[in-house]
Amino acid sequence: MQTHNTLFLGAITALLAGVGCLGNIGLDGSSTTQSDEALGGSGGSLGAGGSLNPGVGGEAPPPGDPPPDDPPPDDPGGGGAGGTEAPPVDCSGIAQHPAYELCDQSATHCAGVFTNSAGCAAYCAAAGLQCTASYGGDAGCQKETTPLDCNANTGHQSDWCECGPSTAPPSNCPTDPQNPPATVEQHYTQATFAPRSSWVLTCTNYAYTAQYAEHEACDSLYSAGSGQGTATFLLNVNPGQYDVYIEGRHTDNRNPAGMRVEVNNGTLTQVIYIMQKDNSGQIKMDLHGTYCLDGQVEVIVDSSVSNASDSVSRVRIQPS
Ligand SMILES: [Ca+2]
Repeated sequence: MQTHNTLFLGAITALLAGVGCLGNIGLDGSSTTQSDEALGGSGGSLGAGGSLNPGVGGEAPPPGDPPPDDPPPDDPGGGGAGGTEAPPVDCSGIAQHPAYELCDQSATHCAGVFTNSAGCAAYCAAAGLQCTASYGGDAGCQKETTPLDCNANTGHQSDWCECGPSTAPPSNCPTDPQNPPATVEQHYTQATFAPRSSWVLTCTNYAYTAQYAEHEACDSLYSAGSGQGTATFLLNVNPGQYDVYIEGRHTDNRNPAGMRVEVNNGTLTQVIYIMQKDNSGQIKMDLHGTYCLDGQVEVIVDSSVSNASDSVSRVRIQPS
């Protein structure tokens, strides 16, 4: 399967991943450790990172069109001479995650080790990919020989994961012709927050966990403290195959370990850590995963696992 073309595209992907890493390091140097929300949309309290994101607060739009939240759908990658129709995979989301090691990559796959118990589905989702194989593994890019189930919750701190584009048949999920799959969404104002006092809900147009008193003025039900709490969304879907997205605001002050998000539907439980720590200041839709769903879907943004700040503005479940 390996061709010169594949290797060439892999090199391009590696180059892109390297560029992403460099950018991250440079900008981390100016991050603040005090503010949960350095760039609050309406609070007016600019943290040390404020000058990195002119225009995000809505005062002065950047020149030209703002960058899209999502990567462009078509990336020519190999300069147009590629022999494959699919664009090369981009492993940079894995490479940039502090708890994920990227150990091997090509135009069609990313592979490596997670070190935070996240599981391979979460590891691969960081690059917008799905787990294609899993083995025991350990930090330092150590791959063991024991095959594991991609979707099993092994509870291991580290496993080896191999990831690729979704090659699943369009859907082998049961559907109901009378009630076909359809998109459902829930806004954060419809979620249940526990404890309410850990969450800031009325200071801007999304919810976030916080620790410091600076948010009390604009949310009287928030009180400075642990920064630990959960937000639970309950949605109902017709049977089918769906992509589950969590929307939140990415800033440099977000949880460096990623936001823990659990999706429950019947016997299905999937836990993913979504990385919101970047200096974009943008509201972004992050893919949790692609699942067969039917009926009530519970989505839990679990910010109770650390006092770091996570954010959520919306949950969207759309047919895939
Ligand atoms: Ca938290």
